[in-house]
Amino acid sequence: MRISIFALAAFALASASCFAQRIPSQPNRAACQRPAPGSIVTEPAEIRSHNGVLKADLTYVDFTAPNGQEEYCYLSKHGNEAPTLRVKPGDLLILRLKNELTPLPDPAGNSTVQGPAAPAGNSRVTPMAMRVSAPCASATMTPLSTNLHFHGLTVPPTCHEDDVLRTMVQPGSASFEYKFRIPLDQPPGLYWYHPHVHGFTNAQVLGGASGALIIEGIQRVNSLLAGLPERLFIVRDQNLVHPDAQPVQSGNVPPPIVLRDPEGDILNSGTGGGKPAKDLSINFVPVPFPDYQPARILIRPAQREFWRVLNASAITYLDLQLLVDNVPQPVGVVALDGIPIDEDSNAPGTHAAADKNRVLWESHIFLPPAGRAEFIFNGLPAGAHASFVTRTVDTGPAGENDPTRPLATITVSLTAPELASRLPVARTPLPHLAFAWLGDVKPVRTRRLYFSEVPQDPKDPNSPTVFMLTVEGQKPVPYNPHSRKPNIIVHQGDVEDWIVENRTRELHAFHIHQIHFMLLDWNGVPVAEPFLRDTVNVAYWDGKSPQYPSVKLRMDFRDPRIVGAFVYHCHLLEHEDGGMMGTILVTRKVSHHTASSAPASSGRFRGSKVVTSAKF
Ligand SMILES: [Cu+2]
Repeated sequence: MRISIFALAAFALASASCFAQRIPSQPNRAACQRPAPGSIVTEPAEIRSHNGVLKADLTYVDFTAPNGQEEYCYLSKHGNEAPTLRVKPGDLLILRLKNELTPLPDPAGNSTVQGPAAPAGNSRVTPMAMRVSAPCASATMTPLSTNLHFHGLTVPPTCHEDDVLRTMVQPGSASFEYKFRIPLDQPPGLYWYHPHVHGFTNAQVLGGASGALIIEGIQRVNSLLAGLPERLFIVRDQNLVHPDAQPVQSGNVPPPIVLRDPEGDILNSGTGGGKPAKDLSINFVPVPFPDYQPARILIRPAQREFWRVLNASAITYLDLQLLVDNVPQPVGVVALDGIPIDEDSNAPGTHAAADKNRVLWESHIFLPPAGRAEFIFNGLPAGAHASFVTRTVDTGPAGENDPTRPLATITVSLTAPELASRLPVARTPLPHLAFAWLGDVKPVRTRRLYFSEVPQDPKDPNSPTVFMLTVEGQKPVPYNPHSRKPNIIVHQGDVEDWIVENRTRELHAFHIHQIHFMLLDWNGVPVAEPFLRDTVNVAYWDGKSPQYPSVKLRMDFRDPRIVGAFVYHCHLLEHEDGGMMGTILVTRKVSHHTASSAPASSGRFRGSKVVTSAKF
């Protein structure tokens, strides 16, 4: 069966809500200075586990770049930005996060102190003191609040692990400790970390707040990978460095007219060119509009390599391509979203030896925001003229403009530096998965969810957009962080099918925390992928078809580690911040259960019989 994973680009705008602005920060943030356009792409610094433990400190700072960009930066204790965390299955990860974001101005224009408030002289605790002393139970989300989400990991949604609903780390508070064990059966591959504060995630991620987390052992998936040197690329987006520049005319074709959506984002021109909504960078080397001066990748002649690519963009879709003399080259995909593409063969009782070493040779790779791909790069002969580009993605008439543009030129050189990491040659097989292959499990129920958008003022189509992700049957409302009631309740052990529809004129990318899912149908076409994803693109509606574009997903709630409350949302972060998110509660398995679709009378996060450590 032809697996249609790279055909998922397709159709479908974007918009966003504006939130409080930060003042330009003045402190010395020299350690965070980022490379200039045209720089050589270097590997992020790495922090590796030793004797089963990875212990690291991250300081979270912001700075204002000379070009006026407000940037956010994770610094290791050695001053390296956004280090890659490299762990093995079963390792203990201990990460201490110190929030050193700079204060906001008060209405009079003075900086406010964000540290603990002075005692009030009686037993009352001031709200500020509460925020600082209770990072596990904070309801306060400000542009200065932060936390971490470990995207793709099947770890508990609890404080100090992977909770984003209540965990808020405020400036001035002590280092906050994340401490959890990487599951023994977490598939080896590329995962990542980023902040997840509702309403403020977009600004922080656009500012560069993201880093990779690699689970070692991918050579255990496929013997073709043994011994290959590895390279990691993190593509991020950011606000335009030259927002007033105009697209250049090409030949006799006039540049497309720049139109904006109600949130001020540049609309999809539908031409493949024009002004992008956001600039891109590759490992922090910017490739800014309008010149798109490419970054530089140096490689050794005829060296086969293993490439891992993360789309850490807040809103930009990528459709990556490797060109030699402008001819697309195949790359051999072995994993998506951290999961091997032959994941089905790791299920218990599967005898798929013949199917081992599966590689999908593809000439382009479609990656929605948050998506990852890991692939074999075949190498290039000396003298080759090659480039790494992203092709235009049609995000829909209401989507942002993602034109075709280069990311980097690839120079083949005998003096290219040796890569720091090389996959081991030794290859012990991966353990079987704990559960039967998801594709072989009968779902206990089917739910329908849908993305929708309405103008805030129904009489004014240019008013800000309200973004929603609604369970069919419930009232469509944007996500409310103060609500105590989950949108969906499932019992641990259940497997469900979810049909996620897009009723809007722009692309959305569905993501759920804690679990991966199997893509069964894409737009009504059965695909039954033999692997799992944690983020999937949903095509946009053409405005007239009687059926909305959709994906059908098999959702896996069997793992007992995921008991608790967590979120699902659109991973275009402007949309998520704007309300395109919902909450799910996974309750501990009981012997005789009935499922609930979370009607108004169903259990609440707190006070129900539900056994959960998530204090929502
Ligand atoms: Cu969206």
